[in-house]
Parts: sequence; structure tokens; C-alpha cells
Amino acid sequence: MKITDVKVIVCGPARNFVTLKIVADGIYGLGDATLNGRELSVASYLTDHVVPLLIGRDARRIEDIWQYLYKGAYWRRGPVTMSAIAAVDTALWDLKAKSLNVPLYQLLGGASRDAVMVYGHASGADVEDTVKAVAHYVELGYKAIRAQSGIPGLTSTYGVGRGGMFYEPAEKKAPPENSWSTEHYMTFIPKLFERLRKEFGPEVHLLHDAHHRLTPIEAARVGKSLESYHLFWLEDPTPAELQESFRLIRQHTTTPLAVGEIFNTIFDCQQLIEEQLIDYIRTTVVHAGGISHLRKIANLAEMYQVRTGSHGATDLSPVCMAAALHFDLSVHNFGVQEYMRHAPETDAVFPHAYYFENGFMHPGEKPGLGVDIDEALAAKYPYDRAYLPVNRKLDGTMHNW
Ligand code: CS2
Ligand code: MG
Repeated sequence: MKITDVKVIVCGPARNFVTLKIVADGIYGLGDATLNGRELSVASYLTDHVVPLLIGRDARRIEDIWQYLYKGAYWRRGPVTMSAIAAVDTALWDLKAKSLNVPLYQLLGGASRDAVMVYGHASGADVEDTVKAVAHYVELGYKAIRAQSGIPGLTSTYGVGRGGMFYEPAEKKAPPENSWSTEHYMTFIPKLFERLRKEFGPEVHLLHDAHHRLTPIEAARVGKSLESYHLFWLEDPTPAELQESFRLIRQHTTTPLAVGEIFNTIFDCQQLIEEQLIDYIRTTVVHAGGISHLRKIANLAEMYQVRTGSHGATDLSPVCMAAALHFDLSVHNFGVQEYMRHAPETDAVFPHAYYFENGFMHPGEKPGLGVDIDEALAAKYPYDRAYLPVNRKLDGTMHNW
């Protein structure tokens, strides 16, 4: 199965996406290469450096091509490199499954469950708005719901969408400036979940994303203050470059912890997993080296009873969503899958077999990933540079967004 053609498709249906298309023996596989706010870096890494190396290679040699691109670059790791490798890896898995006429999950060990529990994103300008948003997701049948709210005293914060079921934080032209106060946040957040538990009772899984904004001891205090509301998880409580900082959080609270959406290799989470400093690892197909590498991370996590909870935001394309669902259906230590829906324009460009039903999802039974790209329609949505927000404390100090 010689690779005869490779294409990098950059498009912007509702938001920017980068898609890799690899052709061999007249069939093609797709991979997501989208890195929100730095999309063209990955597109260039693929077009200018990787694509010339793929032509003529045997498309069946997925692991060898992964190692060739990882070790062969000399400069290892990082979100751009690993998103590019992820796109190649995902496309080759798609190709292999299509050539064998089976849905991809059958090549990953088959189904370990009937369907995949997902969580949606409820947000509101204030507590009562957020209660209404959570109620909407309960009505839709979600068993797990992330809750984010505007914070009294702050003009903006992470995770409060502009209405609708999809959340796109990036804005055109320049990074939007957010302002932040940890004090306001820490005073407010227990009130939000007290109100949500009062309204919805103990059954629904409630999740929350602190989005890298706390110090370890602040995260410990927030985790402790939320214990009586038994969250499914508290996500990204503190920046995780220093993995050992999670020891401090772990010492003080039993609130489950999730981290990893910005990680791109197993080395970013090895200590967190081996010391059981987290409960869920959030690494994704598109940013953590593809299906091949994500499986290695999940296998390490399984040894330490850490479950998967892959990132699935609107800025990861339906190609990544499809790949994630095949992985999730099969991996033994599955926890939950994030499912931030896409805009109608995005779904039109990326027709797919996966479906949502009563709080769960399934990738469908089509050969391969079960997702396609309508290139003619994609061409009608040109790339339009956009930036993720930046975040400053009230005194102007740069902080984590
Ligand atoms: C968030 C994302 O989904 C999440 O948990 O952290 O919305 C994240 O902010 C975006 O994917 C960044 O592009
Ligand atoms: Mg997050």
C-alpha cells in the first residue's frame, strides 16, 4: 500500500481546522491537525517537512512511520510536532481500517462497552443562567455536564460561551484580553455547585474546569470546598508543567482531578500517573501523537487505575472526535469523553457516522473513522486567523488563560 498523495486542507467553517488526507491504493485516510490559535504552524510542518517524506512509503507501517517522524525530526515533543505526527498516525489508522473494511475500533481490540459516556458544556453569565443551561443538558439526556459560570466582579472568564451548544474562545485579529481574580473565583465557585446540587440532586455527574488558574494550595482549597458537592472531576486546577505540584493538591482533597488536554507526550504525564496524582488523563488524539501514542498513555494509566477523559472541544475537528470515539469504545480504562458540539457549518464540511443518544455516543459502523471531508464545501470557508484569549490579573499581571 504505497502512499501516492498527501494533502493538507486548511479551512474555516465556523472556526479554523487543519486536516491531513493521505492516499494509498486509491483509498484515503484523514487526520486532524488543528492547533487552536497556531493552526498554520502545523500546516507548514506537514506541508513543508513531513509530506515529502511520506510519498512512496508503505501506509500499513503505522508504528514505523510514527517512530520515523518522532525520532527522525531530532527535535522532539511539543504541540506542533506532535499534532503533525498525530494527523499522520490517525490518517494511517483510518486508511488501514478502510482497506480491511472494518470500523477502526475493531482494530483497537474491539468494543469494551456498548457506547461512550460524554459530557456537555453548560455555562451561564451567572448562577441562575448556569442552572438553566445545566437543565437544558439534563433534558437532552446528558448524564455528565460541565458547569462554568461568569464570576461576580469579573467582566469575562473562561468557559462562558456566546450561546449555543458549541464554545469557541478564539477571536479574529488579536487575542481578546480577559481579567481574573482568584479571590473572586474561590469565593464564588462553592456557591455555584451548592446551587447546582440543590437543583439537580446527587445523581448527575458535575464537572468543572479551573483552566490552569490556581496555585497548588489554592487548588487544594477549591477542591476541599467542593468535596460535599462530589464533582466527577476538577479539571486543570493548576499548570501541570511541574507535575509534582499535584502532590500538594492530593494531600488536601479527595475531589477527583483531571489534567492533560495540553499535553503532547507520555512524558508530560508520566509522574502524574505513576504517583496517582490524578484520576483522569485528558490527552487527545490530535495533540498527543495520534491513536498510537494515546494508546500507550492509556496503557500506562491503566496500571495506576487512572482513567481516560479525552479533550473534545469545538476546536478539535470531527475527524478527531470520530477517532476519539473509536479509541474510547475500545480502551479498557475509559472514564468519560468531552463532547463540545460543532457548529452546523463544521458538521456540513465533515460528514460523520458518530451519533449522540441519551448521554452516550457511538462512532458508528462505517469502515475506518466514519468521517469525511467535503473539500469543495471546505474551500468556501477560507482560513481566518484567530487567537485564543490572554488573561491578566486585576492589577495587569499576565496570568494563565
Ligand atoms: C477547554 C477547552 O474543553 C476544555 O476543557 O479547556 O475549551 C480549551 O480552552 C480549548 O480547547 C482551547 O482551544
Ligand atoms: Mg479544559
